[in-house]
Amino acid sequence: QEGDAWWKSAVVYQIYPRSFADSDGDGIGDLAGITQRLDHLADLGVDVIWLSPVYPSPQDDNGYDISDYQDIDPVFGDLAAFDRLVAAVHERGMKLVMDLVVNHTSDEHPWFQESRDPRSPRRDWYWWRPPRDGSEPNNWGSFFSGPAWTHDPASDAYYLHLFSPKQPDLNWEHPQLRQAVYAMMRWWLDRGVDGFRMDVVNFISKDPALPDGAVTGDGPLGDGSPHFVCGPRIHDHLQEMHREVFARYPGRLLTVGEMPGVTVEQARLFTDPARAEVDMVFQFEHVGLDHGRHKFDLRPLRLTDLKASLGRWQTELADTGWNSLYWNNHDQPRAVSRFGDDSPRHRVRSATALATVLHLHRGTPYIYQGEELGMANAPFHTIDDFRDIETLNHYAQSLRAGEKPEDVLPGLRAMGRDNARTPMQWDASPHGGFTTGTPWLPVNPDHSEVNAAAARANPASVYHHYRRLIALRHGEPAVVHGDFTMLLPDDERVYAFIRRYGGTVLLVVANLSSERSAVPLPDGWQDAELVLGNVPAGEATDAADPAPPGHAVLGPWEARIHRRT
Ligand code: ISL
Repeated sequence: QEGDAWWKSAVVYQIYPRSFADSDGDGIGDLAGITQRLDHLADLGVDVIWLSPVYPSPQDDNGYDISDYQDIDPVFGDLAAFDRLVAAVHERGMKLVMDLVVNHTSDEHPWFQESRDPRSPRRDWYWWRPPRDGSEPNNWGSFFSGPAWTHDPASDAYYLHLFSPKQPDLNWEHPQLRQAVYAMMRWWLDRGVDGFRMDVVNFISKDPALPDGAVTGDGPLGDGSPHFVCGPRIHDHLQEMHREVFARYPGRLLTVGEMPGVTVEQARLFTDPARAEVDMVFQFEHVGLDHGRHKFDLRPLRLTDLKASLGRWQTELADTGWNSLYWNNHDQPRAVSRFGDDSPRHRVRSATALATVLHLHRGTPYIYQGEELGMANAPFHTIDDFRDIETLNHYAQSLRAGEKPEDVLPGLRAMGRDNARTPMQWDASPHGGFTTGTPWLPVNPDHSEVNAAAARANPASVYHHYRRLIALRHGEPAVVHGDFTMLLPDDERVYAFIRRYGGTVLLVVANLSSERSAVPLPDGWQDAELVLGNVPAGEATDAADPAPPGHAVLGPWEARIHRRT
């Protein structure tokens, strides 16, 4: 019955509320700002909006540290503003998906505050352990630098936090905690929400023995991930969540589990409809290919590695399960800067080539706010320009370890999460039309050129290319349902593949390099219909430089979708 699930033909747009649109001039985006800008998304043609967290939060990790699951942070508005947003989204025929952050809460959540008392019935809702030899209970490091344990003098015990000390991990072994989470989820769904993007949800099951992890770096910290990534009871928990929550809203929801470290074999299990867990997962393989020892240790990306990775996910989830497709989000650098070429000469074409490739894969594409404008990484000069906890902690730790700022900063500039978090660029006015006040993070100075107003007025813009890709998905079943065959896996410049559905065959060829490239075409494609390209008619590449027989010549970052029926 999942064969024609509605989310297979849907396109999702991620909003990072803090940076989307500020209606009241405090420099921070809010719900009323989103509501005012919904026509931008309706015109683009997206089906679903995913909202990053808007719950009350001390904002230690920009809302991924939640202190109340059933309210709205005053900085974003209130429940009435939220209801107005949901109604306005639904009026336009779109759906709204919330971020569900239930691997951890804020340390300011009442559950954690109660849990600090060893006699509290909520003590075991979190992971408390006595000191081992007077220090941390095990050697795990946290994702935001330093140990994954913090000492609480109130009970002379440590609590586990895979992220910041202000994000204590919930203990999913506890049945009442699980039921409390399910009740909270139903409360939002009954309010009109259409599903959840589930933050690091493959971390919720830990090996209760909490064994030490292998030590790989220079310091004393170990890698605990084998003991919590897709842990022993993860499938039980998700199946229970499906029974207790998702199954009660049949045919209506979209559920996507964010799953760092998930393997494609595990992903098949998570997304097999017969197992009733989640609709799709966010996997991380393709966004780790340019990481060295850690994410800030830069390593050049090879296109052949990218194709091998994404191609394998296409193949392995062909018969069972479903892919989610993304180039970037609020944790990743901007796609055009990382996978494309954000220089003025190639920005538009590389952004549209990347979009063409991604949106023609089999799966549900996710667009991160500003990606549809070809927004680029921001010019961060010194450490004072950054706001993100992960970046700031990594910098401090590296300096403590004796590294020099000039050696650490390049990695932060390229990979830091603030690249994605500079405000949305609506127009060429001061602060890009994001706010009338002072933005919490400066708007990228390129907003004088790169902005929504300019893009909407220009049919050759990145924005209009995204519109055409979304329209193609909605109108051409082969984009949604076609099978996938990778071509030219060893080519370091060209990304090419075929989609086949019924009598329709689509050929996608994209030159993901800044040099013109001749592409050998499979037989019979010489005169095939061009469905969509990213080079305006009149700038045709072949005219200037005729292709050798059986080949197409693609200009720098040129991408084409051909069709045969
Ligand atoms: O960006 C990362 C650090 O290298 C990722 O590991 C990231 O932390 C991971 O993808 C989990 O992300 C999610 O949970 C975090 C939050 O900071 C991220 O914004 C969120 O997307 C903790 O809630």
